[in-house]
Amino acid sequence: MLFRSVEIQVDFGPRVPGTEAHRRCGDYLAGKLSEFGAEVYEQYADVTHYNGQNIKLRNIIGSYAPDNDIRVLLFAHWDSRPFADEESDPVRQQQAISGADDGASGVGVLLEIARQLQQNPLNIGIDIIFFDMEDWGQPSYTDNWVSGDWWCVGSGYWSEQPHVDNYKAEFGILLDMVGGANATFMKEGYSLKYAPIVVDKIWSSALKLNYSKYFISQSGGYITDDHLPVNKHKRAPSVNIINLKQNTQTGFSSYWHTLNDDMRNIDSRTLKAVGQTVLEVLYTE
Ligand code: AHN
Ligand code: ZN
Repeated sequence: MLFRSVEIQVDFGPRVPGTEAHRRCGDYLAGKLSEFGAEVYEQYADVTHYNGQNIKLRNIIGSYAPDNDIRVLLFAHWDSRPFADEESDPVRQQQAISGADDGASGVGVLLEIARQLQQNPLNIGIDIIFFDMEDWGQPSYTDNWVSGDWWCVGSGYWSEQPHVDNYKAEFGILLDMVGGANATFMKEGYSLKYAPIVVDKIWSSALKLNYSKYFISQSGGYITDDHLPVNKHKRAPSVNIINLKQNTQTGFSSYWHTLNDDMRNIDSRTLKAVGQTVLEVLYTE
């Protein structure tokens, strides 16, 4: 089920903003949130990219109990990277990635959580946000760097202009690259800086469920990701659950930002561990 939820997104093709695959997958995701009983909002905005290209941004939001003042925010990015810049071959570097882990995994887990929320409603409000354009940062082979915030564009936009005025949540959880076999979720730097109590909550829930093989009790590096604007704008103290590696050049898994980020590297056991851990946090809240 979880595996399939990731695969369906990948089957649309790379969800690169501006493409037909992106549009169709966006419609699918908004439709699913609505089918699972969420109130759906969509946020569109025109943004100009570092290369001067104009792109339409689409954030997709599903809310449960929208009138409840006590809220938890769950988020992931749904776009996929337009280039496989961690490939060594310059031709392959120009191709868009499938983003099975980098993008689709987090969204897949959150869709399953949405389905659970419909079946077993909570007495707090939940917002699930699929942010667009997290992954269009300048490629690593760039030689003329354009200054600006090119990563996390969708979450940056929403953090400044949330779908609801003065939006605040008690806490937030970001899922990024949560589908790899033998994933290791180390306690990410900004998460510890902005939301140490939430880190404890998540890692102790994982321990309780016997998932300490995935949720490692060790701190990792600081990762610029969608939780950063959310934290900086004080929308919710937010934690990034992200697969971090100590034995690779990039600090991420070996297939990160390569053409190998496809379904072969997705393990349903990892997806399940993450989904159950997040649900444990929510249902004990
Ligand atoms: C940087 O490497 C600066 N950020 C990684 C955030 C990211 C990219 N997550 C998925 N793709
Ligand atoms: Zn990425």
